[in-house]
Formats: sequence, C-alpha cells, structure tokens
Amino acid sequence: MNQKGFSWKSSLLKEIDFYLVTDSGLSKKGTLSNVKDAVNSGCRIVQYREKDKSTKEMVEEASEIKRICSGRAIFLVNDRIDVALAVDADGVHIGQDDMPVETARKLLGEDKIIGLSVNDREEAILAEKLGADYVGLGPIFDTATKKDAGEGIGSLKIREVKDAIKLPVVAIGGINKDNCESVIQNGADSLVSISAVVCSDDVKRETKYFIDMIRRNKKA
Ligand code: 3NM
Repeated sequence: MNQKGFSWKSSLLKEIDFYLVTDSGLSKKGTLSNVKDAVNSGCRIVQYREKDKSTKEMVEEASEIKRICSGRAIFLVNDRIDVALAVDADGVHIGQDDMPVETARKLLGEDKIIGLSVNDREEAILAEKLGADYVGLGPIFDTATKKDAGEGIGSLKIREVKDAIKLPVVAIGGINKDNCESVIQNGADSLVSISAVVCSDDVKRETKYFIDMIRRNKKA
C-alpha cells in the first residue's frame, strides 16, 4: 500500500516531538549514552548519523541503538541504506544528493520510513510526490554543525512549507533553547537540535526541556 502524501507512517510521525540526531564528533558522552539518555527522557525518534566510522563499526553501533530504541522510539539511519537494512532499522533519512527516494523505497519496501532533507517549498512538494514519509526542513538558522548546510532560511519558511504539503515537517539547523519556540509556533511538527543536546553534560535534562517546550507550544 502506498498512499503518497499521507500514510500511517506520516500520522505516526506527526505525533513525534523532539527528534534526536546523533553526532559522535560533537558528543560529550558518546552516541550510545546520548541515545539511552534521550530515549529514557521520552524521545520517540532517533536518527543515527555517523560520518567518521567504518561500516563494520556502524553496523555494530546501529544494532545496539536498535536494541535501545526497541518498542520505545523509531530508529532511522542517516544516508546509509545498507546499514539500515543490515540491522532492520525502521527506516532512513536521506539528503538531496543521496540515493533517490524512489530507489530507496524499492530497496526498503513500503513499511519502512523514508525522510528527505529539503531546503524550500518546491523541494518539499517534490518530496511528497516521490513518496517520502516526512521532510527535514533546514537549515532554519545558521549552523556550524553541518558545514555545507548553507544560510538559515528563518522560521517563517516553516509555515510556507506546512501550507504546501501534508507530510510532517521536522525542522533542523541552528535550533537552540533561545529560538526553538518560534519553530513550533510556525508549524513544525518536530525539531532537531544536535549541538544543544549532544554537547551537553546532561542529555536527559536537555531532551526533556525540548519535549516539554514542544508539547506546551503545540497545545497553545
Ligand atoms: N542537517 P545543529 S542542518 C544535520 O539543513 C543537519 O538539512 C541540516 O545541527 C539541514 O542542531 C544540520 O547543531 C545540522 O545546528 C544541525
């Protein structure tokens, strides 16, 4: 079954609030510790994003993350469809220059989640047509975490994208405690804040902060 534009996966993803993306280069306490702390704090979606490890190390780490997330959080792998398949993750998150969504869908099947990074309304509309289950919209603000992310588009662009598609919109890029409320107030279903969370001494506390802030602003 492929209901492009909206599916049971998209409705599940609309319920997600804080979205953890791992970064072993920035992490103070390590990826596995970050995943455990975030999930124990109530985070319901984890993306394993690893740029510096061997495939073997990634498969080992991903299978450990899958175990931690099991029954508690959706587990996606960034970019590496082979790693996602190897550990039977819940899906992947891919970028505009990664494997095309249609090809990823053929490899993964209809039951897996595919998220696509988009930078504007046009890319978001195309993502929906291609059968992505959610879009990662960014960078919302300037960020040093992803060197080639480009300039921040500003949180008002979130509303523009939300009005153009049915898919859940996950906001990413330069989001921190000072600017996060505007991201939810402008319609994001969920948000990612890599450095504000993984660079912290207390990932549990930071995760809880974002979850509470998102729920409060969604209710308002
Ligand atoms: N993707 P931080 S921005 C991984 O715009 C990533 O698609 C982006 O890190 C995009 O929360 C980004 O520390 C880095 O700014 C986000």
